[in-house]
Amino acid sequence: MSVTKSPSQRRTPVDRVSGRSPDLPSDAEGRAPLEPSPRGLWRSPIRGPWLTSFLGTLLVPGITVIALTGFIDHWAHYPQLGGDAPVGPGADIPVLFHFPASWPSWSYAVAQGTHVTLGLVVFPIVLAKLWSVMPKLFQRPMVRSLAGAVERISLLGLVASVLVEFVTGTLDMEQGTSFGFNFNTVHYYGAWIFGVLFVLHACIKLPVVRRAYRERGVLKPLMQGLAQTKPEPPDEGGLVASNPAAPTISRRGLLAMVGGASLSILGVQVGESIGGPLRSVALLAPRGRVFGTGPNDFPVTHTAAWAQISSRMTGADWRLTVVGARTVSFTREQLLAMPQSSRTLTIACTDGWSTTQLWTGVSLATLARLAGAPGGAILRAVSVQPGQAPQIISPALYRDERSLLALRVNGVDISLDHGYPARVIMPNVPGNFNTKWVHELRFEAA
Ligand SMILES: Nc1nc2c(c(=O)[nH]1)N[C@H]1C(S)=C(S)[C@@H](COP(=O)(O)O)O[C@H]1N2
Ligand SMILES: [Mo]
Repeated sequence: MSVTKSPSQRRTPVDRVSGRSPDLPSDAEGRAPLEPSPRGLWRSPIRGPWLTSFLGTLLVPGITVIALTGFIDHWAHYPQLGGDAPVGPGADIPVLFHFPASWPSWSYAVAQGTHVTLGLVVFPIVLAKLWSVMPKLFQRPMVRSLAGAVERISLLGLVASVLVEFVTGTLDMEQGTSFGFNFNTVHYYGAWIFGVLFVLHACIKLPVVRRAYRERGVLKPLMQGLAQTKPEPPDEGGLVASNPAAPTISRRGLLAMVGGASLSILGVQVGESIGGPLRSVALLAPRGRVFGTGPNDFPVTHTAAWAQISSRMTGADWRLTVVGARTVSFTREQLLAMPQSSRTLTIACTDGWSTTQLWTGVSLATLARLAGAPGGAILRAVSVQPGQAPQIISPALYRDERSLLALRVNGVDISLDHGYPARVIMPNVPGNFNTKWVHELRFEAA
């Protein structure tokens, strides 16, 4: 007696005419899944809901941390949007966001370094994720329903915004804010657009992810070497190739490749943020390449020559003027004769590098008291640098005991490139707030 197998019991039945498996899942309205056109364009046997889900799952924690540290970094710069302090339209906005005074002075540097480093490190995963859904770009017809059209547009936005964030972020590390547009505006709004679309996308795809993990196991496909690498069963989303080629790499091979790329980026990037010997392999750090000598041997963003600082501005005639309820003026010797405090503080430049040194000078709080700073006054730190707008510093920040007008670093006078005769240095602020070549501190009612 012969038993006829029903189509669903056979392994891969193929309809002779359409070349399509008759038991392919169909959508809610009973239509066949979308397929890339021309058929057979995308034939990798490892594409499918599991691979895409797994890559997406890896991205969720990474992107969450990048977003949180990015927003912290942004708020540390200025709470409103509108330009990079100290120059530009944001120049008259004081820092309103503070890390709590109880937090170590390198907290901002950690947030910023994490943002920049992780932002680069996840990129290979982003690319692999895009590769895994590539056939979708070629599906014809492009849309079949209004909901489909909305989904497509949101996916386009998702991909476009992640690329914008990556490209602007990387360029900013390389060349500061010298774009034809305002980096902060684009990167910040790009982040919101990407963030919202990312959360939406994750929610919409959650059922697909859960199903893929339920059917395939979360980690089980990683146990399979090349020989056991088989295509996933046909899926509604059309990720699985309808005529898969023989595998040339296993799924875990692909993930190892992506992980290797991420680790390589980590290796050549992390030195920029944490400094030390690793900085010499920080290939992505063209800035912060100018160093001093001896105890002043740490990165300089803008040299004295670049800022057009002449010896006349910083020579024997230099005085520090402090303006509050009264105006007081000091020579450098007088400042050195005042009680000095020494603090280990980190400069974390927006370009992505940071450096921690031992700074010595007069605390800003002491200078505020000496000049009789009115309660709640904001501080404007004025540099001798031509054309440099004063840096605005909020009361909470200049009253922090750790905030200094530094005269010395690591036991010697600060070098001209690091801000001689005196510079501001504060805990947990973006590097550009630490005004160099200061000659005036004005405590003014806000
Ligand atoms: N007057 C003045 N101060 C300045 C700058 C500047 O261009 N002019 N650059 C700022 C930036 S962007 C950073 S990151 C720090 C770097 O300090 P460093 O050069 O001593 O490392 O100084 C800040 N202070
Ligand atoms: Mo900077």
